[in-house]
Amino acid sequence: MQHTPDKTAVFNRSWDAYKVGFEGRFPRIPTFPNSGGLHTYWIGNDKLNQLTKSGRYGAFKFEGESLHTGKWHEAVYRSFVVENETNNYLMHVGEYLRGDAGDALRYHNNSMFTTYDRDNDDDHHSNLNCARYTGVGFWYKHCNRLGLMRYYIWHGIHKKPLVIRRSMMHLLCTS
Ligand SMILES: [Ca+2]
Repeated sequence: MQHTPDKTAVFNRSWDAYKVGFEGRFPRIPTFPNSGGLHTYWIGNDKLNQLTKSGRYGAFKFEGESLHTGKWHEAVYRSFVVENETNNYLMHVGEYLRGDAGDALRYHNNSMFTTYDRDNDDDHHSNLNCARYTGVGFWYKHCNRLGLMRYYIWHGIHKKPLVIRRSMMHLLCTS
């Protein structure tokens, strides 16, 4: 028997899956020939809460590879804090320090986490669940700004959005 995962399957996970974390591989997406086989990993929101509240990690870095140029772009922030599950993993990002990807995370600052089975986004008037809309769990304010994984779009680079083939997020030690 063969199972061909839906193109959104890798990050289209439940609240409980994002809570504990997961690993997977991207299926190949016909319109994006280089998309297959990429390793994917989510550390888990509970662990993110524990790590970010410890104060050991003073900075946060996002890196995204442009689908069109293959070039990596980055954005570095002074701080990144994820609250606990009771607060729906409310996320706070600090000052934008440097990078060439732009300050796209600012838009989602102070947002709670949303998955297809938990709608905590701020997009009330359209009554959308942003994770259902995009196929990716994330801290969303509104659904028209997509998440930061896979070929989703990191807004904020010059006038043109950066379409991402793959991305990484890091907590940086300051001590
Ligand atoms: Ca909503």
